[in-house]
Amino acid sequence: METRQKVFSGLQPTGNIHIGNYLGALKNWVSFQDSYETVYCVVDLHAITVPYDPVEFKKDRIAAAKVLLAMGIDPERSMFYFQSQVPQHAELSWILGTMTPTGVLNRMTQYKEKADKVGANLGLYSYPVLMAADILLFNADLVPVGDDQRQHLEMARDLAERFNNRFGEVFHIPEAYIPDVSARIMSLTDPQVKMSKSDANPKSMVLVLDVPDAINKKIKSAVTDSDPGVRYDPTEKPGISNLLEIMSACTGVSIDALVDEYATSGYGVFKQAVADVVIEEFAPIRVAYERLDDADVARMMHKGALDARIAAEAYQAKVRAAVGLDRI
Ligand code: ATP
Ligand code: LTN
Repeated sequence: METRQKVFSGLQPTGNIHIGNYLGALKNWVSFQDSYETVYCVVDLHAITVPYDPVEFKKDRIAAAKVLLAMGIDPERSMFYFQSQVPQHAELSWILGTMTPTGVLNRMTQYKEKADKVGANLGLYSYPVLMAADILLFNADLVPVGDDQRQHLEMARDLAERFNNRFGEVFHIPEAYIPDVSARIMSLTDPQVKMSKSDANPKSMVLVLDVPDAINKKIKSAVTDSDPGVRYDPTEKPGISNLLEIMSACTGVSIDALVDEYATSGYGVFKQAVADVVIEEFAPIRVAYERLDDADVARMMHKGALDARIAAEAYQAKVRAAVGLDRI
């Protein structure tokens, strides 16, 4: 029997799921369901490594699950659950932590950036180890993520190799799947920096659940340059290049073909076309989101966690046996 390759990925339930998350990773999560065995996780343990309000967090967790379901994550075809409800993630993270040199963690750029902003803590420091555990727990082959996760993926591969060298072949070596276009969608208000959920300026990001009027306004007021030609040049024209990437990733039309079409049309016409495409892309997601009931979603996630615990336990038993922690 042919066994399908396995895909794993995670999303932090930190509110504000934006077009960067969507085009960098989540759109691929949905399409991978057709040809891979897929495991998707709302990584709530990762999200609590930065300051948060528990009451808001509970709502954000369900909202994140709802957005993913509305996008087309199908619990009949994917394993889908909250990370905290499958304790094997944390257990494997501890084991992997014992073989992670602190020198490697000290080089993680995302840790340094976040620690500068919100203060360092042990969870934030070991965040990439828990991420490696997520991926290795299910022996994933492919991990769809945006460009900002490249370094974390390298570390997961490195840990898998270290483990296998020391304890025997237990883990697959996972590959990152990072799209060619739209792996790093930039802020609409400052196209030199990555679009990020934590940006205080709401105009910097289009949210998946934004109403059409908000999408229109945000894209039309996106910061561009004063030279009116539409061409792809991320250094000289980062704002326009970002909009070209967004349009290309939404439509599947190549950037070259879009440049041919809009080269001389002027920024007003081009921005309107981008806004129309994004509105069309997100409209069905918003409709599907509104139809989902929180209590039904909570039940679905509970069932997902039960299945995931059984699957994870089968893998984790092999890890325990390999390191000498067999249940006796
Ligand atoms: P953010 O930076 O917006 O706070 P994040 O990377 O911290 O998001 P997640 O919500 O877990 O946290 O990210 C979900 C996915 O979205 C990841 O695969 C990440 O690489 C991807 N992603 C995040 N921002 C962008 C972006 N600006 N462009 C493309 N992909 C992105
Ligand atoms: N660190 C990731 C979220 C994440 C993840 C994972 C992604 C946690 N565990 C496992 C892929 C696979 C981020 O996007 N910020």
